[in-house]
Amino acid sequence: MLGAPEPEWAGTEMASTIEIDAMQRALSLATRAEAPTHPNPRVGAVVLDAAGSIVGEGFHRGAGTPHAEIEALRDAGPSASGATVVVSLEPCNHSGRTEPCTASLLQAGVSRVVFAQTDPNPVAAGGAEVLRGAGLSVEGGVLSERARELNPIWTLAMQRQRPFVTWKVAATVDGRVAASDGSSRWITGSSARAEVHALRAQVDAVVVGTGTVLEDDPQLTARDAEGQPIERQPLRVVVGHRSIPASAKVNDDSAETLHLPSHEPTEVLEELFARDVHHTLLEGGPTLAAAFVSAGAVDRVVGYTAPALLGDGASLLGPIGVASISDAVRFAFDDVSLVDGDLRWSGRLSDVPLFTEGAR
Ligand code: AOF
Ligand code: ZN
Repeated sequence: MLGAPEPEWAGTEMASTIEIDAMQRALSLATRAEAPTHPNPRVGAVVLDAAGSIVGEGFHRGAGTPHAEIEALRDAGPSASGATVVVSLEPCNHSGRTEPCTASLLQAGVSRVVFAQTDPNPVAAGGAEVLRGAGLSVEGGVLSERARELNPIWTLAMQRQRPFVTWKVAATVDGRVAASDGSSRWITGSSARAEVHALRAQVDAVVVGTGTVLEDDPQLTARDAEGQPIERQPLRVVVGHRSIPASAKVNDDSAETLHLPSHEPTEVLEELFARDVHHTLLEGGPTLAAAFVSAGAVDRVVGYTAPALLGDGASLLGPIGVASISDAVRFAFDDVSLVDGDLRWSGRLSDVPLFTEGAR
């Protein structure tokens, strides 16, 4: 077995049935974080005494507040000494918005730590090794798949160190996004448009090119069924070198706007990630979409196809360097449905897992 990769669950001692049950509890506590924890993950923790009874529980309530382990240790009080902490994410090993959980676990005299997901955040990772090094019994990978499903967007963003990108397209059956006179309002029906507002409400940023702003003058806010802006607005991002008039609707005060004088998707995503953007909705025109697709920077595509034909006019995607059918960018549809009269479909362009709408 020399040289064999260490399995993710390798530790000092396999998790017991009681610990697995406690992990189920930790996972359900994590979902209690009703308020969005963004940009932090949803995490839950449980403290078990030597007899296997729960003596403390906690979950993370949002950036800047104590991590789940700390909440659970506080809840357990002196009972934490000699106890086992069961947590849905590997304890962090960094001083960020809060102190490292490794230090608090050691200070509390915990003797064993069981965690689910290995921390994909390079800044905070390494906690398991530190705890092992300090003599604790540590077991990882327990129900890790379920823990990842709690924070799929966060996990992907941390692994890639860039935001997850959902590309939204709305076009006719012949793939046109505008008629030959440039008119593009409205291709799809109002229900499809309402869904796009719901999509905007789920993401951290909406990205378009200067061309879209100059031609369509969109406001790019997330609005409810009554057309009123919702409370948490995504950052509006305009990319490209052309200047935008101060009177453009993206410059109104309904949400924050960032103009990035770049066409380079990698650069744009880097800039957004640095601003804690973990999920971006790409709503740009054919040129910007082509740049993102060519760069392999689209993870998921959500399409609305209207039962209409134009025969001419801009198509939804500009050239992506494909000359032959054998070079087509192919992907798998993962969903299709009717939204009033329009067709809604989605597919994954990168190797990402399936997850439910609204996942963080
Ligand atoms: C959480 N909650 O319960 C745990 C986290 O922003 P900071 O400084 O609080 O650190 C966030 C990182 O800490 C996060 O990306 C993750 O890697 C680690 N663990 N974070 O927000 C928690 N246990
Ligand atoms: Zn922590």
